[in-house]
Amino acid sequence: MTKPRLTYFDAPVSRGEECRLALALAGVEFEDVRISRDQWAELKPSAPFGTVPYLEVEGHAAIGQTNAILTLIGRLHGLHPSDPFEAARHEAVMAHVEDLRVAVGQTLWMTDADEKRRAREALVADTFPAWGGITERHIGERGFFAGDTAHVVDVKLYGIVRWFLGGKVDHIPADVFAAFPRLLRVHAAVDAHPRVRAWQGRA
Ligand SMILES: N[C@@H](CCC(=O)N[C@@H](CS)C(=O)NCC(=O)O)C(=O)O
Repeated sequence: MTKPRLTYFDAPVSRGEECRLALALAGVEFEDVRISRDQWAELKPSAPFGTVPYLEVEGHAAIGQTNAILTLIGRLHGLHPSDPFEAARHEAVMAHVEDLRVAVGQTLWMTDADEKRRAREALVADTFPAWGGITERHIGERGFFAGDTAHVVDVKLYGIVRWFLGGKVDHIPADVFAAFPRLLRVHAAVDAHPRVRAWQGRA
């Protein structure tokens, strides 16, 4: 059996890094295929949804859409609830994370600097507080999203917080999530997980 292959751009960010982290958290050895923009132009027509990341597992059709990849990894490796209703609760929060990513993503390619600033200031004033308040209501009182062990939803929440924490995105303050202690707690718990540390510290 060959190792699963995950294809994404050559950067430790966004949806691709979420899938890598989920595989690392699961302890799965995988082929980490990192492509350039030029390689992507060639691969795009054959990607399941014309997007990255996608996951290839021997004997199965390639799987696209990040949350589908994450829930599959979670189901196969004990990082997603077996109860269908609890699983749906986790999946809803994962979709909620994608909503924020898409909202911010719409500003990424704006070429007019003023338009970009205004759009991001509006997100900071309205979208982030509303998003964070809703997220906070769904996170439990201890440890990770749902108690003392990590699930793929934790990786999803970690990824979105990590995107903004260092103030890396212009016009979005580094403390944009400061009012959401449960969300920050989940981020810290994932960040401290030994398998996440090992993945991020690998040579
Ligand atoms: N809904 C998709 C969105 C995937 C997506 O937009 N991926 C970006 C990279 S984060 C991409 O493929 N960009 C290149 C392109 O669209 O050609 C998912 O969740 O996987």
